[in-house]
Amino acid sequence: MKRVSLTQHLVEQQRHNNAITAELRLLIEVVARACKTISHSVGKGALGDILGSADTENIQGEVQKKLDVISNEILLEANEWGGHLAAMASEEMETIHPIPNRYPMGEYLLMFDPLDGSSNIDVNVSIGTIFSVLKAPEGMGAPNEQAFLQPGTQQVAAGYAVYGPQTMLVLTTGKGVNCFTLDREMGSWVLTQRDMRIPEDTKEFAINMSNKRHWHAPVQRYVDEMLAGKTGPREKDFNMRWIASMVADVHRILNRGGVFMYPADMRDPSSPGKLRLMYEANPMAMIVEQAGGAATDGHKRILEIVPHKLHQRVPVFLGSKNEVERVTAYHQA
Ligand code: AHM
Ligand code: MG
Repeated sequence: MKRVSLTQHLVEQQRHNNAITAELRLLIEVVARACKTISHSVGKGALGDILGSADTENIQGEVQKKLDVISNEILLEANEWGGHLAAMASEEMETIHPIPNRYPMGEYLLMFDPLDGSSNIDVNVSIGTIFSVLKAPEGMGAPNEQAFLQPGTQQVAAGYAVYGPQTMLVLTTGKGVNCFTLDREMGSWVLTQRDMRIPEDTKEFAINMSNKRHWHAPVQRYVDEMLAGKTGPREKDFNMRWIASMVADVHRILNRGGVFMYPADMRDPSSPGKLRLMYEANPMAMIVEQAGGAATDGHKRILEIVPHKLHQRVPVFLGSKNEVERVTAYHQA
């Protein structure tokens, strides 16, 4: 089989479909390079002094792991100097990170969750990096938080790297979803899956069941019906998987279908769930929709939500289309 590298794939996209600009191609390549560096650190584990807590808290009040901080630094440093970005924002930083004056300013905005699935770092379970790219608004001047507050439909690229038994990069620029595997010896990303498609139906769901007693009625009903199995209203048995790394759960769903849920619950009526809209839900929703799946907050497409703050949280239902439509319909009933 002829090997197609990430660079070749992006150059071809730029050349044939005019799907991406040269600047966006460069940006994606730099993000991919940073993910390679993070993958290298992840792979070292205890030998690289990257495990454990950093003794700091992020803006969400969560204790940061060393690897959260390291990954954030790697992404900032890699992307600062290329001239393709106006600013960055991250799960690990309270406010936006404008490109320093010593570098030229580009036209894109980059958002990321540098290390997703932090609870899995110290136990050698798959974790990842999620990213989303927007265009800076025309005539924006000095970048500010407002510039980032665009609905997910405006994303020009989204992707994630999953650091598992293999390191993979899943990418969309709005023309389908492709997957690249890191060739660790050569240090290059090789195209290994073209045009990934999520089956419309599934017999597998992913949710943190320990929160069941807190769920709202539509989620209770939906999951109860699946648990009832063959003799219940769904007339089939369902299997459950929960890795607790969104990247790994979404990666499974992209490969064999399934429905992933992180709903709001009754513990805190003011909180719309755990996951963040801008750098977790939006990029995953774009990838899932581009692969033929669906992604809602229980009521509407995640991609159509107009954000009002950078670290906004959102309920998430995504994956196989028919299941996401069903659980969304239960919210309207
Ligand atoms: P993180 O960005 O701090 O790692 O949190 C997000 C993660 C998701 O990857 C995952 O789906 C979820 O949190 C797991 O939550 P729980 O601990 O309830 O299982
Ligand atoms: Mg996360």
